[in-house]
Amino acid sequence: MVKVEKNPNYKRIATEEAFCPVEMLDLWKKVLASPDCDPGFNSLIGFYMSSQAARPQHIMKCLTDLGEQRLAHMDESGIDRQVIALTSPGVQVLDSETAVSFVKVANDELAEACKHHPDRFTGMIAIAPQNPAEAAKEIERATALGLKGIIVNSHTHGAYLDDPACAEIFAAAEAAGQPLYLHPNTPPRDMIGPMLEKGLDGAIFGFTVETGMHALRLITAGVFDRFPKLQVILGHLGETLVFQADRIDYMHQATVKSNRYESMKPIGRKPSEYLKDNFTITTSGFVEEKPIKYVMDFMGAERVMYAMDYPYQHVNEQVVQLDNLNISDEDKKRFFQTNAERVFGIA
Ligand code: 1DF
Ligand code: MN
Repeated sequence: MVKVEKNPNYKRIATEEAFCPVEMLDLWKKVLASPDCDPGFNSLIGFYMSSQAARPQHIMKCLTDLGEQRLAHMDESGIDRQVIALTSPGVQVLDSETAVSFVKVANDELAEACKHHPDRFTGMIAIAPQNPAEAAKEIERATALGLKGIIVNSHTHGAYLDDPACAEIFAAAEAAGQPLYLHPNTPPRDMIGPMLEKGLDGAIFGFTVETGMHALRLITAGVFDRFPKLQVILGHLGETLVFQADRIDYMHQATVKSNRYESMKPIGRKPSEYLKDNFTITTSGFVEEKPIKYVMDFMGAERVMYAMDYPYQHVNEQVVQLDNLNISDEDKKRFFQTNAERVFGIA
């Protein structure tokens, strides 16, 4: 891979970067061994934890490192700072009690690494959505440790954050001024069948369908009417929603007007308006100019940020490709640096 030099005009902050404590792997092993193991988890993590192929081996080696190897990779890729989160699905496949206790371990470990490398690492807060009251407490505790942003790896045992019980999580995020990064997970058991059948359940497609739907559930359930200050970050150029927005707006008003679903009540604004005001989008692996410029135009240049998705898309050439995007110098600095500094509150 090419070595990417620092850019004199902006810092490069990568905003959807993953880590995994070794203790997490032990907990995952037990889940994989259980007879009713979630098929998506088995497909994804079962693969990464057993494959001898080069890519998964590289990924596993990178995930557990929060020190010299990660810093060396960042130097080679020209990345000034990583915003790091517990990799998917984190604690969300565990039982509630184990999940609640393990997020503290993961958050302490990440906060410690960030203290050692304050100018290179920013860490996000992992929570256990299984227990919203404890998740709210952890948001408060980990905010005090200096962590920035809250990572939720989409569904938790097939449950979604629009569940009224999760209001406590949104209230805590708003109170702490923390954005919530809604990151992909494999589709739950009820959704994954035809995707798994053809190998489409993971990052190739299943991730974005499931996560885009999760974000749309939050919008249509009225979460942003109840929590207007809540800010959500979506990766992968908006997990399809930006490209679907026009159609979603039309069909949403049509569906509400005809009283089709008890579960789809009127909301304050058009779905696309929440997308523009309550969301920030990251690229996480997208490098083609046309879709990126379309998303910048739709969201505004203040609401699109760079992400590499290390170590899953660890490709230095793509950093150069994004450096060469045909956008103004001001927008490029927003994209690589200042939007992330503002959204995550990086000093
Ligand atoms: C993959 C991609 C895996 C992403 C991830 O977590 C992940 C992958 C386990 O390529 O299998 O977060 N991703 O965000 O695109
Ligand atoms: Mn990712």
